[in-house]
Amino acid sequence: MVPVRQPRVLVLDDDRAVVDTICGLASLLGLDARGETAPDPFLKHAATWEPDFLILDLLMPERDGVEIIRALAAQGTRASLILTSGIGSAVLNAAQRTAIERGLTVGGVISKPMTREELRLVIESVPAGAPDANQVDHQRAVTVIDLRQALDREEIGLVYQPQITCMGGELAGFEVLARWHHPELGLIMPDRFIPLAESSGLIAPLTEKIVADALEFASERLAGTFIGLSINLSTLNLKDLTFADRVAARCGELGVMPDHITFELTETGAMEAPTSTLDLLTRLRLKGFRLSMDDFGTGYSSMAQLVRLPFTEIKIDRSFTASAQVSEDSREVVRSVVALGKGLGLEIVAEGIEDTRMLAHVANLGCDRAQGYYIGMPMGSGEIAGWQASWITHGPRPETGSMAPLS
Ligand code: G
Ligand code: G
Ligand code: MN
Repeated sequence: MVPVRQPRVLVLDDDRAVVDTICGLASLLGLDARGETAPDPFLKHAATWEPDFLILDLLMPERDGVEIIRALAAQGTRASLILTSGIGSAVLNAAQRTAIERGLTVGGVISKPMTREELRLVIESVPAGAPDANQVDHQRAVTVIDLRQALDREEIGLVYQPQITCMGGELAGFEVLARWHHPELGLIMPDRFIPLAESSGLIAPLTEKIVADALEFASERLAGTFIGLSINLSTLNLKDLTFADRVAARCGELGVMPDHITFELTETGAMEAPTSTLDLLTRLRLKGFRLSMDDFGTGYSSMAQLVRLPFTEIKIDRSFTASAQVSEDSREVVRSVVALGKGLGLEIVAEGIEDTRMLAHVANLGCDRAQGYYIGMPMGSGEIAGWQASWITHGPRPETGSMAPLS
């Protein structure tokens, strides 16, 4: 028999007094309670101590709640999250969606200051998430052996997140995102296995599989439409000089038009790229593929670099779209990126759209297309028809001008 362990709760709040109060309440409920006031020690503590519950303040000065939740998912936490509010519902919704999309359990939301009774109700209603000693170790790190096996057993699949035109609100494309369904470890997100693939040399076969599946999807579902498909690449993929030829040949076989396919590279990745990478990007462009600079604004590129590289699109990082509503500086960044992009003949995509106001905002600032949880979550191919029907009925159509032609 495994002895019953006292349930553990770990609290994160930037205010030490709040941490102490919540820990005090939790102790009164018979929980083993600990707390942290900064994200990094909190994440470390969450990874090593195996708490059953995490009580999270989403408004931290150093990192926003969504980032913290992504990090918790990336380290494979099994604890149930309890979010403390006192914050806007947009942040809360986004945090909740991020958590759910990443397979985390959100047990509840408690407004601050909380009472012992409120905490008790939430704790009692939530199944504690930590693995018991008889179960598989869900928190163990995934290894190269797992990843190789995943490729052999075809455990890695794709989800599709829609993009719409800002002007007409119509479906313009999908971004393909990889998901690993491990038979014992459950859903594993790309931030946990892409870096592993990159460091182990498995990024080439992994990308091969992702691109093959994505092109098949394009051929079966998007033929005869103006709907594009965006595929993320790692910089390492660009070391393979035959990549462009092979993808082009496959498109030929499947009848997919290369200009319906966009390859996304992160800004930092593209900028660190040596001259051979520039060659490869240029060759992809010459074959008719489109190229997107992902997470724009987070790297340290100079604008001149953007002119040097053959991109067709800029994806403005979600940190700017998120703060554009509240910060004039961020609005100015978005405006400048739009002006720069337009000047260079590039399309501008705003990512991380989490509510209708954000969508109206980026449309007004001149972005061409938008993507984010508010428009549609990353979904399986079987869910697309249902999403499309509900978007046509309920999706907003910000009146900002005439319909934008999709190129
Ligand atoms: O899918 P998520 O929802 O978790 O994506 C997290 C990060 O992983 C993003 O930065 C995304 O660009 C990256 N990513 C997702 N799918 C792929 C993929 O198929 N290939 C590469 N190289 N990166 C991916
Ligand atoms: O880095 P890249 O842009 O490829 O990453 C896409 C990532 O953004 C995926 O992890 C996806 O799940 C996430 N994502 C998509 N829409 C939203 C959103 O509206 N808000 C937030 N916070 N993340 C989002
Ligand atoms: Mn991307």
